[in-house]
Amino acid sequence: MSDDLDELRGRTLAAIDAASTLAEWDAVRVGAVGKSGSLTQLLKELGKVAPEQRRERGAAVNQVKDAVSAALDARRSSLEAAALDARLASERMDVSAPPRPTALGSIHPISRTMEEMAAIFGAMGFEVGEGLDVETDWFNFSALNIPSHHPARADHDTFYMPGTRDGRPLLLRTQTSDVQIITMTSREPPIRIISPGRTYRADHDATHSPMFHQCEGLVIDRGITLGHLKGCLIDFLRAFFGISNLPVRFRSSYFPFTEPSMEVDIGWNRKTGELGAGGDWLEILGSGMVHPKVLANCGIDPREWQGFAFGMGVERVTMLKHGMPDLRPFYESDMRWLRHYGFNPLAPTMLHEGVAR
Ligand code: 2NL
Repeated sequence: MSDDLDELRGRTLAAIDAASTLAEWDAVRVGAVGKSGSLTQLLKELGKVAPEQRRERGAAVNQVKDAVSAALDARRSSLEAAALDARLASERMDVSAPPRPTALGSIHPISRTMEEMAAIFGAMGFEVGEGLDVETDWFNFSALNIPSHHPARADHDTFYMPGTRDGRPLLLRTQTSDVQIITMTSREPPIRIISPGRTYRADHDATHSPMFHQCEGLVIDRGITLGHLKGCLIDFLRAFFGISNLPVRFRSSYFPFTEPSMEVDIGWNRKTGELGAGGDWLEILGSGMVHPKVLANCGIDPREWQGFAFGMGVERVTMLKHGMPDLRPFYESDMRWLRHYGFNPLAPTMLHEGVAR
């Protein structure tokens, strides 16, 4: 190989090696094998070479061109790989980094109350159950010993739905008792369950919403008495309202699904709205010993198993706990109201500390 060709080869390969960016690489490429690059030029000039040397010279120039092309390809691959690595490194995101507190977004008071109920009853050994918003009238009424003529069944209270299931009319559940009925019919006692969830009644004014929330509870075991009911509900109310000596009163009442039945009142001051003192009483819960007919309807022998049940309105206890004067903002998604009454999802609460021990 002639000296000039040898020199060009060494210089071009060194320049390819030295190219540290794709732009520099391209400049070297154009200078060597571009339209007027040094190697292209040599190939064009082959015609001027003496015929007896042309063949040898052509082979030598092409050999250098092949070596340069191979080096260019290799260098481009490594520069592209390095560029991708740099981009991946610069766009890297630590998905395990702790979240930053944000001014937007809060836990809705209804959700927080239901979480607190799950935490308090959970610490007492209850589990949380879920049913269906659309139920048959058996799960909502018949199994609960609510006869066909009962006013709770009247059309103006219940939203009936088109169609049937298991040959029975469909409706939007008016209480969350379907959860306990499903549990009792599908599982052996003992049972300890609460059922926070959505309920529906055809009623809409300043103090009623057609969609609202309830939490019911059910305990089934051997030898369950009114004493268990009272102890459980007093403990719950004191933990929920955060008042360790909250006065609690049990007052005789009537429900078709419990016998005896009791409404539960807590002490408050009617004038100031303050809970826990003041000598006035405020109704907060309905409760009772599960009616033997309800147990039998669900395939549970009432001579062997006894139980108590209760139910409360989630909106009502939330309003009382936080001094909210109006029901309607719960469903309006007004950011000002949500900022005021919503809960910081990252702030520590009784939910993290453990309750009712
Ligand atoms: C109230 C009263 C109550 C129940 C709900 C119940 C459920 C089954 C069996 C027996 Cl499966 N009882 N639930 C019992 C007593 C009262 O709710 O004022 N709710 C807002």
